Amino acid sequence: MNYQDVNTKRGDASDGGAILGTGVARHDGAAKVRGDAVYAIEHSLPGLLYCVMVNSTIGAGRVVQVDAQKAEAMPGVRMVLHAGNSLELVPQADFFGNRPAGDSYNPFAREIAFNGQLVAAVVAETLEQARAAARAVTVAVENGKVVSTFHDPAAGEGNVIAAMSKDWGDPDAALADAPVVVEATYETPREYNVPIEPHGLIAHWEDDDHLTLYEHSQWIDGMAKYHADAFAIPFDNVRMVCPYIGGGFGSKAQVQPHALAAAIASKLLKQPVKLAVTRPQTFTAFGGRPATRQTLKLGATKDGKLLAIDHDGVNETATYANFTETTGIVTGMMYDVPNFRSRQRTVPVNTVLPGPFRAPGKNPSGFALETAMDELAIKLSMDPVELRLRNEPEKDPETGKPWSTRKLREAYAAGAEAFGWDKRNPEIGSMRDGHELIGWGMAVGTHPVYSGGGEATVSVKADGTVEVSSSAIDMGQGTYTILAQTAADALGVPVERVAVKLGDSRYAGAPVAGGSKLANLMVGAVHKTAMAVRDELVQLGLSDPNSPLRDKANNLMLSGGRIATPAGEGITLAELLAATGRDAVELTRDTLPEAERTPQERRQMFATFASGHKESDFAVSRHSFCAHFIEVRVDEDFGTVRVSRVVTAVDAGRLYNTKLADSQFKGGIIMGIGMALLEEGVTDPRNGRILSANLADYRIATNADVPEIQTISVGVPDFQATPLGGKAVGELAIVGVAAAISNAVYHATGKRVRSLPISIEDLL
Ligand code: MCN
Ligand code: MOS
Repeated sequence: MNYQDVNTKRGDASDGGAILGTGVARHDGAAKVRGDAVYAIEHSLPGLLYCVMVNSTIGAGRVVQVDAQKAEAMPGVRMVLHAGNSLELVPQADFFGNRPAGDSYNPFAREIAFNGQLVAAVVAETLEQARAAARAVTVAVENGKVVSTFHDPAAGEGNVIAAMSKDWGDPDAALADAPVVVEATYETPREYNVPIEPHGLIAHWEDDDHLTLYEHSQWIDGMAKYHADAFAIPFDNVRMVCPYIGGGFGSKAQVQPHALAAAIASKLLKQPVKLAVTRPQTFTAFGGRPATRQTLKLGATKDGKLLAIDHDGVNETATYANFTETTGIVTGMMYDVPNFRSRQRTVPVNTVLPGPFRAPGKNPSGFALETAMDELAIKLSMDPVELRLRNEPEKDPETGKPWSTRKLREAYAAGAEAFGWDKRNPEIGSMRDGHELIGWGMAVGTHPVYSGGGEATVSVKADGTVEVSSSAIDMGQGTYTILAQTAADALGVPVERVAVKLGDSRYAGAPVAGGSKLANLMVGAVHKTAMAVRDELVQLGLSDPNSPLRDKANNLMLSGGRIATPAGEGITLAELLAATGRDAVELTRDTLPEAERTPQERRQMFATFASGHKESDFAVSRHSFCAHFIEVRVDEDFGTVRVSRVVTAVDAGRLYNTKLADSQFKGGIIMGIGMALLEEGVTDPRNGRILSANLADYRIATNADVPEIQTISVGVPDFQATPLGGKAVGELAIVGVAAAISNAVYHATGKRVRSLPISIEDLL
């Protein structure tokens, strides 16, 4: 079979009308590039005030007193907020079920849990005034003992996370008897979420119980609900607006203390308040991926059949709430293994609560497992692809369910062929180009397909154009575009005539743009709604007394913006609406589990992660897969590593937009390069301060670090996974990249680096 590069199928009319699945260019692209796109804090409101945070400069302890006198006397200053004068809110559980203790909650710290915590905020008439006054606030503190990382012995053993404990067979006995055993410990550092649009918001109370938030959000319904409940006002009284978002990667799905601070300031001052998180503050206003340490034991036969896996993982968390980076999540479902155990702990240290960061759990889990598999291949003198093929499971080992689809064999074949893997000389250090040692490594990645519901409004307007609206969001991944494609196909109109409106809680409900599930869920909802609109148009054409098509046929077709009889006699949609005296044909439909619900109840459903759907409803195990083949060049004298070639074959089911999916895969791979070679959050052990709190010291991959990347799709439409056959895309391709790079570095140098990022020191 011949597979196609993902990004070769351009969107044009040559596809017999089917526009979903082609590479239509980004709907929002021109607006973003021209600067026409208005981001959250660029909204202008009359009477806007500016809020600047005052953060703790110690890593642990207690606030004794906030002295605001001097700041309050400065020009333009309207208020200095702190725990002593802030509003008390109703405590809300976060995404992970952490609920602040006590009857009330206030976003300003009394107890200091980490360096950079929100202690006070200054509100003034200009940004400059607020900044100057923030520097004049003095905070008297009592120092506590700082435990800055889980490497500090004082951090202790932490807490066992029961949900990550999985067992089958007898791994201890199997490991004791296994002819070949690999045991190693892998570490990943703290990684910070640094989307190009830093966090920030404008909070505006129109009156005492109506709050509007102009804030980037990966989950409008979830975040609006949090605000409503925290301020004890009805859900519908909170409006969130964010038509454009400059990336989020997991960091924009939850309400953070700074957002509550701005909302409190606006409520007290009865004016809109803007708060922009500075780039250094993005390292403490919310958490990124926590540091992890994982010990893996693999036992195998001499011909490479896995007998046992034992996986012990631990991650850093905060002292005041828990975040689990689920390091065992990939290990149990990747290979056919009869004896298995995974365990996990989280160790509280003085850090901001870590949070989701592209492929949480999956990514570090994949790094450890896929590096360990390479170590096993070396020990067995076996090709790493061959080792994986020998352990390819026919069904999900963890749940016993059959795969909806798992095209990993196809991914190995297509990736290896495009890369030229058969030309690899397995001998370490045997491939070179002058001073450069060349290494070829591979690894696999996976991501689950999560369930949920969506809702959309689809409207055919009097002029024959179509409008789709939903409170779903587009932070760059392509939601605008794929929803326009979906409606265009269902209604038979050119994609240019579909307008999509997103990012406003006034529109229909939507699930979180997280867990790589928004595309499948929203494409499903828009398809369902648009098909219902199509039925209504056909009904109108066939039976409305004023329809020019009445009595002309027993069925009508929609295509090219027209509605016509099978014989081809037809009119435009605009003409149909005009003749039948309609302004529009508009419907709203959802894909929640069937039940009678009020609009309020419906919205509540979208504020929960799975919106009433359950994984147990599925008889199949649903995952996306990918196989990475990567070349590195290591300078023999300097120890510098360059990634020089990447080929990734993906199985993400049906792709809705080849150009955008290609971009998603490349984005994940680029972040994987950063993870392998660059990204590392460094803290000062004396006070828990983040030393790398800027984009110069916290290095992410830039153009110069990124080679040509080829992505190949081997997926097939998977209608057991999702209604329109797609699987997870957004986070898939980051998983496994760091392992493939580390494996390639081993192939080049014979040095096994088990702790990321791989540095020059590791290789000299
Ligand atoms: N897509 C497709 N075919 C499919 C599924 C998806 O063509 N079968 C394409 C579409 O263009 C779709 C995109 O991939 O818009 C992502 O779809 P999906 O996998 O459903 O992911 P979400 O829409 O839920 O987006 C969130 C996901 C996550 S969880 C992170 S983290 C991440 C990611 O997307 N953050 C991103 N990709 C990102 N891309 C950008 N530019 N910015 C971020 O912050
Ligand atoms: Mo993505 S980390 O699930 O927002």
